[in-house]
Amino acid sequence: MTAATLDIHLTEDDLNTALRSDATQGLTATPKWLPPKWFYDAKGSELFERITELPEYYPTRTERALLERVVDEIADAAQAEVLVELGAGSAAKTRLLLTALSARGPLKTYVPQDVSSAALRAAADEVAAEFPGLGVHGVVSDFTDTLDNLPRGGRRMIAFLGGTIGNLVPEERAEFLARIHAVLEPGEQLLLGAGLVTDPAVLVPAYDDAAGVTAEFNRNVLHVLNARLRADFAPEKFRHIAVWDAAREWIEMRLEASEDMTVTVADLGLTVRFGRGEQMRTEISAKFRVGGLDAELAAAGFATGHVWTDPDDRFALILAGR
Ligand code: AVJ
Repeated sequence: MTAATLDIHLTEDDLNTALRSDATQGLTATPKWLPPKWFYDAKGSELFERITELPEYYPTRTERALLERVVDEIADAAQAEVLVELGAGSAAKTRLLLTALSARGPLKTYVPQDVSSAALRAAADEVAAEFPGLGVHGVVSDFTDTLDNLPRGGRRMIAFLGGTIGNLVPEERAEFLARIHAVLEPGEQLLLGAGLVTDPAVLVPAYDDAAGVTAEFNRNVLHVLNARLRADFAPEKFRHIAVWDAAREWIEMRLEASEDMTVTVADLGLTVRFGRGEQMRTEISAKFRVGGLDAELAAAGFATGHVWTDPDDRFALILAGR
């Protein structure tokens, strides 16, 4: 058996530098905020996997069912030799794509990228064992700044699934899509999975489940700061909040201080005060309209490709060509 190889473009040092910079900026801002990528240490990745199995969290199973339905069409259209998957995580949906691409085309290599080396190593090894003959080449990086490190040679399809594009604000999305467009060669494709605007009565519980798993996931970012930056957050004193921002069409997750607190972040030499009721933003998860996504892709230079949606119009897969 050929083992998967793993390229580390993001070392523990790089991660710490980025975390220090993000935490300094976010914790000294008004209002305070933290970027969602810091949810995903080993524990956070595991909590996210649990979220995907919750009855309220429809995106993963909706996208999966949609992908099952249309994966052969995607494979026929893409004819990819290399599948690059941004934010691969546990690579749960990847098997569908890999099976279809290798049955209906010239697939040679799978390149999963993720910020979490723990999740990625396990996923890459499993895929390598399941698909003998497929080259598996993992890349540990931040999806927003490592497009330049992607392998060349062989027609590529870049898959960015799960709706993670929604973690970016519109300006960040424009930049990110333009950069993907810039690294693609003519004939190569982007496969984008995006959550669609739907009923807030469906959306909000997906981010505020009855079992409290999302709350634990949200508070995990505080455990990450405690462990990595020697902070002394008391995570249980922060309440999980999920709100639908109807104007900007995104879910916003926040942590609300349940009392006045002073938090020390030893590694940053920083003291941070929280007032009772103060809210800190930890994630946005934007939802889209198909027309809006098309426009954003066109603005980044992509040719309009195929769009597939589930029967309830809650999720879209879009294949856009260079
Ligand atoms: C992994 C970014 C797609 O926004 O739905 C799940 C993360 N946050 N529950 C999402 C998440 C709260 C998820 N993404």
